[in-house]
Amino acid sequence: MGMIDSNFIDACYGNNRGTIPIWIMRQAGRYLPEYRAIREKVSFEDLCRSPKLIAEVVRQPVHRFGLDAAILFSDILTVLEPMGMQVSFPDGGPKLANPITSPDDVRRLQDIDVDKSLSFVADAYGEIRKVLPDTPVIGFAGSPFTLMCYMIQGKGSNNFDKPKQFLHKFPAAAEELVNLLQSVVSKYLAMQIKAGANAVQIFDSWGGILSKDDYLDWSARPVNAIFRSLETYEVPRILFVNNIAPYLDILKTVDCEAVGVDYRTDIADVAAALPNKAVQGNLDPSVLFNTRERVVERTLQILDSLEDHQNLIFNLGHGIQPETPISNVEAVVETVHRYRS
Ligand code: 1CP
Repeated sequence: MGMIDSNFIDACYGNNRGTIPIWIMRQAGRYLPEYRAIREKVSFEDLCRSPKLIAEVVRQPVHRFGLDAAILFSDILTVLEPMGMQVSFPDGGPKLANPITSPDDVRRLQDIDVDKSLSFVADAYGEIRKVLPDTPVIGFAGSPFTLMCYMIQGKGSNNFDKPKQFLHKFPAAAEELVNLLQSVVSKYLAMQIKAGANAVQIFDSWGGILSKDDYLDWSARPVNAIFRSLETYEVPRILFVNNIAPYLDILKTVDCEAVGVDYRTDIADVAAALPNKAVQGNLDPSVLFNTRERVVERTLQILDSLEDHQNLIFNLGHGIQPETPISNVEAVVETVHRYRS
């Protein structure tokens, strides 16, 4: 379980002496023509439930670019459907038909048997291993707070005002909800590890909108409980926080091997503040729309800013965008892989 020789795994533990590893947030997706070709025939919802097709879209970017890690193809919201949320992706983005607006809505949610209701995810790991026998595969889930954001807001948002208000209007119901999500996400990530995930990442995409006190209570605390429940599996645990800078002192107390750094934050500051953790990031995905020369320059700027490269996993500072020129992705991968050789 979780045993695979790789620079990516070594870097998570801070002892990679080989080539610097790179993977790309949202690496399977619409910027790839081979992904679009599959999506012409199958909806995103159906794709997420088809283990063989999942394996194919997971494989595509790894083989095209020579990436050092694969990531499960799914969505952070997939886990919410069996809990009783109606989730769809009408124009690419998520839409929840029955958002949570009251404490009563929290009470009607189901705790779930992940083996039963998400068996297609476990099956996907079997199919991924067949097409990528030697590549580490990252399992993932959303943080409880980030999941709450979509459950309460009902869709994407810039400020998620409704979930932030819910925490303060209905603190008891919010606590009930966060505890339920903590339990479900723990079980879900354990299932992914048992099915073949070699590392796990929690996406805290929206924790970064919270005040520090609320971040500690509503995001760091449940995330830490989830990570601690996974300790015995001995796979690296990665926490991505979109807007990590305000919370560095809190993150010292979170049990994980690596932190994902957003593009706004100086990655060298994070490495200095968290000397016992690996860092993952953090090229601004928008830079990939610039010239090749500028892309290489900005990639080198990140690499040169760090003293220690044994604990670096190169990545973007958030998800790659649909119209991204593929040649610039190649330029980043080439620059990272050549840096130490
Ligand atoms: O290779 C991969 O990384 C693809 C697997 C993957 C992952 C890791 C998908 C497929 N989604 C995610 C995580 C995810 N989903 C996050 C965390 C990362 C982040 O911060 O971007 C979040 C917030 C979501 C929710 C979601 N689902 C969004 C963002 C909405 C918003 O608020 O801005 C979107 C656009 C989706 C749909 C989705 N998920 C994945 C894909 C490829 C798509 C687009 C569907 C399509 O048209 O094919």
